[in-house]
Amino acid sequence: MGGSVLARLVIVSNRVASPKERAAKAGGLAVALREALNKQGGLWFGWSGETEVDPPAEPKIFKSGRVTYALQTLDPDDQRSHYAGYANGTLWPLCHYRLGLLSFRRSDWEGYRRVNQTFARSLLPMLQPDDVIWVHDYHFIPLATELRALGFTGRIGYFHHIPWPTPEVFLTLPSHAALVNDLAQYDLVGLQTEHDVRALLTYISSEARGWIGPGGVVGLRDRRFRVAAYPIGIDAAAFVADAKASAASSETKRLKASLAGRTLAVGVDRLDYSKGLPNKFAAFGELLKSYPEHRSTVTMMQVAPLSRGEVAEYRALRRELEELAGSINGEYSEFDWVPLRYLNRPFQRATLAAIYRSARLGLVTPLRDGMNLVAKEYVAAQNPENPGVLILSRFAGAADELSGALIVNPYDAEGMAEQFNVALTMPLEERLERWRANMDKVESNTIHHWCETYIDDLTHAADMMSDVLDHRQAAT
Ligand code: ADQ
Repeated sequence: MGGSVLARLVIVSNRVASPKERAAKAGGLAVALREALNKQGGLWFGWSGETEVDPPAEPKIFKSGRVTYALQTLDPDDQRSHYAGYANGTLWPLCHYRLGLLSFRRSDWEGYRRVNQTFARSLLPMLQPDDVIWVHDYHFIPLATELRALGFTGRIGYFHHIPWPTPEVFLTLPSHAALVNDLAQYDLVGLQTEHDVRALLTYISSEARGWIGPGGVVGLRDRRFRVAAYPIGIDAAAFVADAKASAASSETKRLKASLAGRTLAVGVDRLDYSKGLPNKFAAFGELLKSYPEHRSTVTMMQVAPLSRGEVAEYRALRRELEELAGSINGEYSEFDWVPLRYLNRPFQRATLAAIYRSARLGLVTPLRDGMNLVAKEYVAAQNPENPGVLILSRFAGAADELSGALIVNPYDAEGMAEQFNVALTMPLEERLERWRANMDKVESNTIHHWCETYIDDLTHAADMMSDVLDHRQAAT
């Protein structure tokens, strides 16, 4: 097959960022993928966002620059089983270690596979044998199986944006064996951290009876593929520029005026139960209770845009947070100070950068998170001469890299409050030292570096594997 770096790139993801979406609004990942597609020329394939009974078998196609967009419409029942059912009702809680929230229905599993089959049939006619296909996230684990069944033998890679659970947790999934067989149909399986890689490889060697070679090369029955960690990054330079520009913006002025000299602690998370929002609210309440000197001097702002409102657990979480925010504010507010500002709306990147830079504390305390890009964005947005302190959950993938953060356990409200207090009283010298350590990581491992490394490894996956296989053969 050969490994021309300029092979055409095909990206598959559930939501496709429209070419009209401006960089300020699209996430860093969408922008970086679009850049990679523009560089190599390519195809971005995914769901159109629409459902229709008896949908057309072919995707809607349009072009923008060197990129072709292909969007497939789905049958409404299939889409429900796929998205709200198996992807977000089964795999999301499973991969975030929330077995109490996991629902498994065979009809969802079948719908999930059917949608992957539909996507494969719709994509196949557009593929060329030399294409490099990069599939994103847990909505599409069986896509390679379906493409191989239709005869595609070229390079296919998969990146899993969320954590990979340890074998004990993964085994609770009735379809565990089938999913790992699906992964084996890829050439390169990318995960966020070494911890995730170990979890998957342990399952493969202990439960699936595969073998593990050097460099994460795996043999599972007749398949050979690689599993490796690719910690995702952000567009650090863009955040630095936005944050710098924000220093004089009218939004920053309004924010500062509203704080009236008080210290700001900020959290920015999708409204999702993996993000540990009730725990964070409880820890802030604990701070106000146990460290009364901070009352009236610190304001917490939690930005939490609504997400997946069609799933019952998310509606319940929203109610819980409204109650918690109400009770903290009811208990501690003064006539001129509201301790917790809670906003359910999205912001443009420049506004987020302004909020991050104005905040002395960045509160990133998920119960589990593949990486958590907010942690990196908060670091990038800081004023290098007077940086804030990142409070980071040990269960976020980002904790592996950001050694300058104050690492907390989100299940321990009192422990978190203690660390909030440490951050609020931390001298400038220590803040500078910690920030520098974090910023070095954020600047060296950017989203561009991540994209290039993954695409390069996928493009050359066959060569990397044949080295290991030769070595293995020579050894036996
Ligand atoms: P998410 O769970 O969405 O991503 P995260 O990594 O924090 O989590 O990314 C969220 C992104 O949304 C950030 O870029 C952030 O700026 C943006 N965002 C959040 N709130 C916003 C708001 N109010 N307005 C505008 N933008 C907002 C999944 C995985 C993560 C993994 C990423 C990338 O769950 O673990 O890090 O994919 O792989």
